[in-house]
Amino acid sequence: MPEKIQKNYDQETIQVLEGLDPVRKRPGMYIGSTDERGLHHLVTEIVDNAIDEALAGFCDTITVTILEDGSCRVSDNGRGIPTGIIPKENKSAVEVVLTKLHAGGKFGGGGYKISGGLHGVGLSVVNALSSLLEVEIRQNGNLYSQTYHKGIPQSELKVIGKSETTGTAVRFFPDGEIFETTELQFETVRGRLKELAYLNKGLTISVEDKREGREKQETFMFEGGIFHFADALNKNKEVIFPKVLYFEEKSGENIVELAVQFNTGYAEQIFTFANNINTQEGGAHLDGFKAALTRVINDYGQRSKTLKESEKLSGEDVREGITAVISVKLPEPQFEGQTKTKLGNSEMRALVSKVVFEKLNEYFEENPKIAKNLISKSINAQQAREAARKARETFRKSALEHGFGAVEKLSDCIDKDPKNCEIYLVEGDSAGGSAKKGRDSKYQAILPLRGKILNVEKARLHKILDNKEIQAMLSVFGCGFKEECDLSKLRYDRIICMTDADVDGSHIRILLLTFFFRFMRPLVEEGHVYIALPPLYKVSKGKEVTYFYSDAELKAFQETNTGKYELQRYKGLGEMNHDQLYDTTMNPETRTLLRVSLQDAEEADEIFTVLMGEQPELRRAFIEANATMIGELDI
Ligand code: TTJ
Repeated sequence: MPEKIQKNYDQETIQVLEGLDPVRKRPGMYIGSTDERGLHHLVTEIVDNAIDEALAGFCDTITVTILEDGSCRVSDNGRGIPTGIIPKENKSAVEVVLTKLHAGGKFGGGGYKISGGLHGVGLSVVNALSSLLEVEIRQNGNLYSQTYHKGIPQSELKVIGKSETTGTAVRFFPDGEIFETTELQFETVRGRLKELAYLNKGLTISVEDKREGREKQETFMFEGGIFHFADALNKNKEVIFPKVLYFEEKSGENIVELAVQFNTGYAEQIFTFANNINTQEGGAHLDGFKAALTRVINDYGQRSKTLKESEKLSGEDVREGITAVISVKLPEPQFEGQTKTKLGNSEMRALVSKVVFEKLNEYFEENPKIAKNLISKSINAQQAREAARKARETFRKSALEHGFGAVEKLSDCIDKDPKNCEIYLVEGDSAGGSAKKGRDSKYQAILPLRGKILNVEKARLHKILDNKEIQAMLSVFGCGFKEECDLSKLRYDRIICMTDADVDGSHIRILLLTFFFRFMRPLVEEGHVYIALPPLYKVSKGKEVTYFYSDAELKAFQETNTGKYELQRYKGLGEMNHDQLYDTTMNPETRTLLRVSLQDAEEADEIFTVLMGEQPELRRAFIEANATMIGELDI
């Protein structure tokens, strides 16, 4: 029992300090960054440990609580981290995993360890980066407890009570000396936990926010696991199969789970996971899936004579409108690629491929009508692809012949040197009119955009190229698109999205970002895309006018203010006259611009296409919450 061991804690302390010092010196090396992303990695790391216990079959409930004081507590009903003494170390096993770098997993009896990428950094890293961490273990009829400060144990592991049950609970305070912010976002934590509940069928995961004024509680449990994931992704979509296809296969220690559905849309959404880690770069499991899908559909097409002998469908053709979730679990995953999110285990290719081939063949044989429907959908996709190629060709030719002069709505600037020029994309004709009047025509060009921008995620290429707003932007920017995007031809150094400061404005902005991200990614990568920040309020005190750009700014003003004033809330850009619009949102001396960085675009895109596309209420909530989060501040 640990309490019997006599230890000199001063000595211990020194050792531990040495051990975890590099983590506090270079936190980024261990958790990627010390921003909000890095902060949330701490939660993920702790939760992953509880998930490992669930995967081993010893735990069925995990609870995550953000407490009133901003700390985070994660608990499970597993066996509890071992409390026995490790003779060599003369310390409890818990203390070893919490203080030794890379000591994690040492005590795991097999199972599916999470490793690679930014996960699996080890508990000691979380401990080192927490100003306070408390661990409680219920085991052997006892309740054990130990506390750490910045990774340094404040005492040995002690029995502090009795317990009939077993489990582990860890509570930690992210260290304000390390992190830019220590405020956990409920939505971020919730999102990851919901995903984990989908990926581990039958596992109950609860999440609760106890912070004052934002109390929330949710519990996730999906009996059918990723079946429900794929189903949710197709919510509000017209689907091809009456029900999501779900297959599971075990082979030795490997588990493959697949959930597949098709909708009548054009996007391809395939999510792949290995040991619960989102393998964004794909890998062996994804390759196996794609190869088998193409083969099984072509084979069936030939056999049933739905396809002519000369007809062959490509992978892209057969995947149009697909929604699939592929989840594999394996004892020793290898993560490769730039972000370590590509599964390297080549045996998974054959295994996934076999499951897809066998099960889909069986399904097609039993449901010939559905199979034929799918094939004719793929033939349509093939034809549309051909049409898009032609549309693109035509567009290129006409752009060469007419140039950007063909865009009537454009009010171009006088200066023609791109590095001096900027273009405002303005929502609506009335705001466009004010912007034209108010601008500095020497270097500011205005392009008013009418109505909703086409969602490029939901339309085929030839449709996209048919859209007037998109044509206008392509012509005016001059840099070409997709593979041919060439920034040396860009006519404006700064492309500025100026939309209303409301939900619709944010929506239009995300649609624009999605378009840039999909069609002109270098534009985003090189930081040419900006978001204009119009004011939300105007306060007039006699002749003196002040603008406020957020509720917080207004509140701060109201708290110091005493005299009489008139308050106007702007609902849209159109409410400002041209002088006001210039002063508040376009004059480089006084305006605030947000520069969009790739990470943001990626995030916006991912959330937009993946989670938001099919769930309008979530989309709305996200846009409202993130309206200003989509860029980094840049004046
Ligand atoms: C390892 O193998 C022997 C029995 O205990 C296993 C173990 O480590 N189980 C374990 C760890 N269950 N739960 C955890 C855990 C739970 C939480 C909430 C947080 C952490 C860091 C670990």
